[in-house]
Amino acid sequence: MALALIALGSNLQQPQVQVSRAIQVLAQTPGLTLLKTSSLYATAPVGYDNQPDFINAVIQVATDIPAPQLMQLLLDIEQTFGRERPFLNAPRILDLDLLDYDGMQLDTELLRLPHPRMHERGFVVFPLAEILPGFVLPDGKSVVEWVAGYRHQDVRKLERAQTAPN
Ligand code: PH2
Ligand code: MG
Ligand code: MG
Repeated sequence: MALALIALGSNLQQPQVQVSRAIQVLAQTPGLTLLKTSSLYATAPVGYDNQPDFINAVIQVATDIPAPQLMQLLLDIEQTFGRERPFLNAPRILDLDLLDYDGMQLDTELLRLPHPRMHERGFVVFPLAEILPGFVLPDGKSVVEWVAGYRHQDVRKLERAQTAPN
């Protein structure tokens, strides 16, 4: 069994509902066992600014699916949610990124592990710190150290009452 970290993001068509449903779909997928689920976070867009705020979350799963097949499975789930890719960093119904897979290092066209930009992104680092505060990022710093440097970023944790699907 491997331990994998998956980041979820949405900023179209009721993003809270999309992310909550995606977590349910992943929890019900054969070969995946959901171990930890962060709160949902409302986050300002990073990279391409002229788009709605996002809902982001991070989960940890145990899996016997190899990393490339797991990435393909995530892309397939994005498709079933209606994901379109008109341009880089475009608004999306659902984005599922594989952040880490048992610490594996991989550099292929489909997948780079660990995710090369994860520690630069408050929308990943905050939810990750909530579920795995001791996790060490690709640059060798713990996720909690990064959170301390990201207090200025616009990342708001939603209360559980706000995060129920529908
Ligand atoms: N994803 C991106 C680029 N920018 N910004 C926020 N707040 N949340 C995201 O999930 C996100 C982003 C590329 O996938
Ligand atoms: Mg992404
Ligand atoms: Mg992606």
